[in-house]
Amino acid sequence: MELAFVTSNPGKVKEAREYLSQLGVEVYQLSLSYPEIQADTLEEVAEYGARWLAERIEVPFFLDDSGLFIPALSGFPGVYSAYVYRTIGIEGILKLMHGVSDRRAYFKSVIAYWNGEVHVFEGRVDGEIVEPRGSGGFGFDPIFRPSDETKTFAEMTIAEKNRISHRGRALESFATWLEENLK
Ligand code: ITT
Repeated sequence: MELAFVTSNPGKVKEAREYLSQLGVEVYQLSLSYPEIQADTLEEVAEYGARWLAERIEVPFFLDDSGLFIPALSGFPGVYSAYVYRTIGIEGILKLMHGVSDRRAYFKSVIAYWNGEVHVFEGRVDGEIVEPRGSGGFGFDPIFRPSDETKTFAEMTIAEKNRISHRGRALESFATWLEENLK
C-alpha cells in the first residue's frame, strides 16, 4: 500500500517511512501546503487541514501537526511552533528559557489520516530543554532531551527517536489502526 504524507518537512517523512515500512506501507512525500488555522489545539489544526486537502486531492493521505510545549512559558511555542522555529529559532527559545529553573517540555504530534473520513492519532513525549547537542533530526531536536534519556533527539538515530518520540507514538497507534482496518 502507498500512502501520501502531505508535508513540507523531509525530516517527518524519514521518520514515518522508517516506521511504516515495517508494515509494508510505502510512504511518499506530497509537498503541498495547506492552511494551518489559528486554533488552540493541534487536533483542530490537523483536522481542518485534512478536510481542506480532502477536497483537493484524490489519493489517501495523512498529515502531521506537531509542536513543542514548555509549561514554564505557559505552553509556548505550542501550536505556533513552526512559526517560532522559522523566526526566533532554537536560540530564541534558549533566550526565553534563560534563568528559568523549570526546564520541563513536551512534544506532541497529531496525525490526521484521510480515507473518506478523518482519523486522528496522537503521541506525546516528556522531557527537558537542554543546551544544544547533536546534528541529527530536525527542528528543536538539539535542545530536547526526553526524560530518562541521556541523549537529545538530535543525538539519536531515527529508530531510537521513533521508539520514544511523540511522532513515533502517534505512528504506532496509526500503524495499529491500519493493521486492524486494512485486513
Ligand atoms: P508541515 O506543516 O509542512 O508538515 P512543519 O515543519 O511546518 O511541516 P508543523 O507545522 O507541524 O511542521 O510545525 C511543527 C514545528 O515544530 C516544526 O517547525 C519543527 O521545527 C518542530 N517540530 C515538530 N516535530 C519535531 C520533532 O520531532 N523534532 C523537533 N522539532 C519538531
